[in-house]
Amino acid sequence: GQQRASSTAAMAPFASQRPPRVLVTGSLGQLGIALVNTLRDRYGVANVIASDVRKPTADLPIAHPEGPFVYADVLNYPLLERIIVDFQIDWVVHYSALLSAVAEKNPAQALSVNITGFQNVLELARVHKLRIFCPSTIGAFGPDTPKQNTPDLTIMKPNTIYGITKVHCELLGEYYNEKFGVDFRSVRYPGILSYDTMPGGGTTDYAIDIFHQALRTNSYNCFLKPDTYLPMMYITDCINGTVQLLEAPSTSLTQRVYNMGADSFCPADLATAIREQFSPDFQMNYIPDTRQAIADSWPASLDDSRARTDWGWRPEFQTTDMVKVMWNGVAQQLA
Ligand code: AKB
Repeated sequence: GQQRASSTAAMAPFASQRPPRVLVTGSLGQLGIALVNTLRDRYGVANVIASDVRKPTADLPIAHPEGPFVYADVLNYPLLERIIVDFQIDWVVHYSALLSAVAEKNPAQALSVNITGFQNVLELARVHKLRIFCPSTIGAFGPDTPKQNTPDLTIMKPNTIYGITKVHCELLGEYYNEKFGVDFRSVRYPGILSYDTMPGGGTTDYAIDIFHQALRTNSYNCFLKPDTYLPMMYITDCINGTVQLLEAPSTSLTQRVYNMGADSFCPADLATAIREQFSPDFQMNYIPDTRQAIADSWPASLDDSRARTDWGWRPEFQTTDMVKVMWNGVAQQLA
């Protein structure tokens, strides 16, 4: 077994009690790297066990590389259970998943990773009495869902493999919560923007690619049409909101799955902002592909008032802030 880290100033929220021991699956993904960094600052390096099926590399920099990192295939139940017992895990953040565009290309793998992987972790949360956070997504909605200001409780009939797997996670998590008292928590993430870790295979990821291409070639071939509005969020807000929900007292939660929005924009908005603020002759070409149909089935904006009321959700970054921080961040990387 590992030593539990002693409390330090960085662990202010847990100064008077021992911090939780957290396992993060998919920790080398776009969100995992940022979350592990934040949780290690809050709970102590040794209390946050990063895991994945690949090795951290120079391209996948994990903060505090001296901290615990283990191989965890979420399809391997006995291995997961062993990690949970060996490290005396209290909470699991289950980030391992295939995103929308990749899932459409590999449906069998998406069903297995997104559904069986989640079921393994959820069942282990029941057996070992863990708190479990697993993100859902705007992709859990579908073409029949009201598009504007989409509420928490509405029609959920996604027509993508990704969306179907995430609705399954939401329903099963709620069932385990009601039936077995498992402390399951989830938010429906919008598209998340970050400049230092690249996303893998999402439909909202044009909003990241555009900055990398604009700064390299002053042009971008966008795979969505100019007026495709989608809910979007900067990664700092995403991680802060996730930690807020993770730490919220269970009694403050009136539901187990929450919409979490920040702002909405479309490709044309980004092209205009880049031209106005950074590069007047930036060239944008629209070449919609199969991802257009996925985007067309998703909401344009979210009603996240329950998250705001129940656990204090409040995003800091609006579209103009996101454009600025993305441009400057990518520019700095290229400098
Ligand atoms: C994707 O586009 O697949 C993800 C998501 C919105 O869940 N970024």
